[in-house]
Amino acid sequence: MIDRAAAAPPAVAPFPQARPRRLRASATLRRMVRETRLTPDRFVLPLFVVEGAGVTQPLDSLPGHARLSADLAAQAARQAYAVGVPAVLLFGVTDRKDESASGAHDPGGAVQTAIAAIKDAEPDVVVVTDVCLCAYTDHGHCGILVDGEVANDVSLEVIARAAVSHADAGADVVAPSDMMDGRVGAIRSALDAEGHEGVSIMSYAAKYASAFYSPFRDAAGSAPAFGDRRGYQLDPGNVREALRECALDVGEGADVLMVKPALPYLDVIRAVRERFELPLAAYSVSGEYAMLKAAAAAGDVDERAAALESLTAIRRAGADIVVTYWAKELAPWL
Ligand code: PB1
Repeated sequence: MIDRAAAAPPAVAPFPQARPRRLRASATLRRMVRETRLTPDRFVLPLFVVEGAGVTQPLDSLPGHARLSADLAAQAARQAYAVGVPAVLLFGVTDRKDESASGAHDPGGAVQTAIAAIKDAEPDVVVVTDVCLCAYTDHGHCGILVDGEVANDVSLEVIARAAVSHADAGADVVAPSDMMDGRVGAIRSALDAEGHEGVSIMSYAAKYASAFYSPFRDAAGSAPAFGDRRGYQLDPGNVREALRECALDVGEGADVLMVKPALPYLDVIRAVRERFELPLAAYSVSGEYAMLKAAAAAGDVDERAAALESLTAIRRAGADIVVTYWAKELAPWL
């Protein structure tokens, strides 16, 4: 009887033939054998845009970031592109809120205006726009309310209209973060009907009802006035549900999938990476950024090392693209 275990060559030679520390002996060797690399061209920089000109409103909840008018957002996008960051993700911030989220598809809105300004300043920057209603509804939910509930199909029409208004303004990619069922298909149909077959959809396919969004909600003024988002965002306990959401979005025409948040969901990133072939983005959200900033400010961690380690983990888990508030700061460090 052949003992196959004995016959097969060992996966790794035993010590002392194998000395794994040999390949850690120098920074050059470690660089040669590093399996996961961070490069600026994997990053997307979130930008908060407001109406007006010359406006910059620093964000206490997101140190180093500010609400910017279109002209200053164009400068920020150009500066990011100059250090290798290829794309920005725009979030509109406005006081003009109503029950129909009419501001979401206003051709003169902050996002639509910023798209044009950025494209004019740096045509090669990829402009991604967040498509959601929470910044534009007077109740802060990501959809339209009917009888006090977030009505799915009614919301789809407004969400698709908002996406078309972004494409009309020159967006390269639209990113629906609303988590309504069927929104990717609704947006794809609306874009194609309006001649925007070339505009891509980066779907927040696996977006969780997370506690890590608070700094963003402060920045965007988009916290729900009542209740929460657990009726449309995913339950943090579920991975199979995330895979079903991804499968639905692939079937509806998504070009890129996203998992969000990132660091608390590395297992989900890995599961999606192993199941689907589409490019995979992960959003390292405001709470992930703010926590590390606060710990660094308290002298508890080395911000640069911890940020690089966190983003490396997100890439190692399988994300091709990382949306991160560190994008502009980190790029020169790489
Ligand atoms: O950085 C972040 O926290 C992102 C927050 C994210 C933006 N897409 C959503 C958070 C929320 O649920 O409020 C916004 C929802 N459209």
